[in-house]
Amino acid sequence: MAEQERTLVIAKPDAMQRGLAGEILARLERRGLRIEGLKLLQIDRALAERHYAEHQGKPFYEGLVSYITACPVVVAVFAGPNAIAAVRSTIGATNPSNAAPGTIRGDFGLEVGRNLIHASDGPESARREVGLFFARDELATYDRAIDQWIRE
Ligand code: 3AN
Repeated sequence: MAEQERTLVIAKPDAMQRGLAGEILARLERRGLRIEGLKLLQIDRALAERHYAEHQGKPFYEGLVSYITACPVVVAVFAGPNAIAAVRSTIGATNPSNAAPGTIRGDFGLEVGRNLIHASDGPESARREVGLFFARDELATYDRAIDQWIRE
């Protein structure tokens, strides 16, 4: 079996306001990924600054922080083989205008500043972001009977 990975997903405020959080979780779950952590929370400025530290100083930074702190968001940890790449391909390109139809951003988004969903972009950011949003005891690893039909 391929190596298990964990990745962090956020249904951003536009997804929440548009009632798309369930759709986003459902698409990732249907792909075969397993939910190992899930919560609703309002991201405050301090947490947004830590989460988006790599973008500090960029022209879109302030807009990004006010966007992600605008209302409560659903934050999830998804796990599975190559989960990071699987989630990235399911959500589509950063700018929804370049995202392929069939991806979440390609089906529901139009602009980069309202791109509905965040997902970790590599193993290091996944580890950092999962740790930023979840305590160890808020995550669960478990077997599902269906996994034998999803993983060889
Ligand atoms: P992704 O979310 O696909 O990993 P990143 O990490 O390059 O993309 O950017 C993080 C977030 O910053 C994006 N989700 C998007 O909301 C915002 N962003 C990135 N580039 C721009 C841009 N040129 N203009 C406005 N917002 C941007």
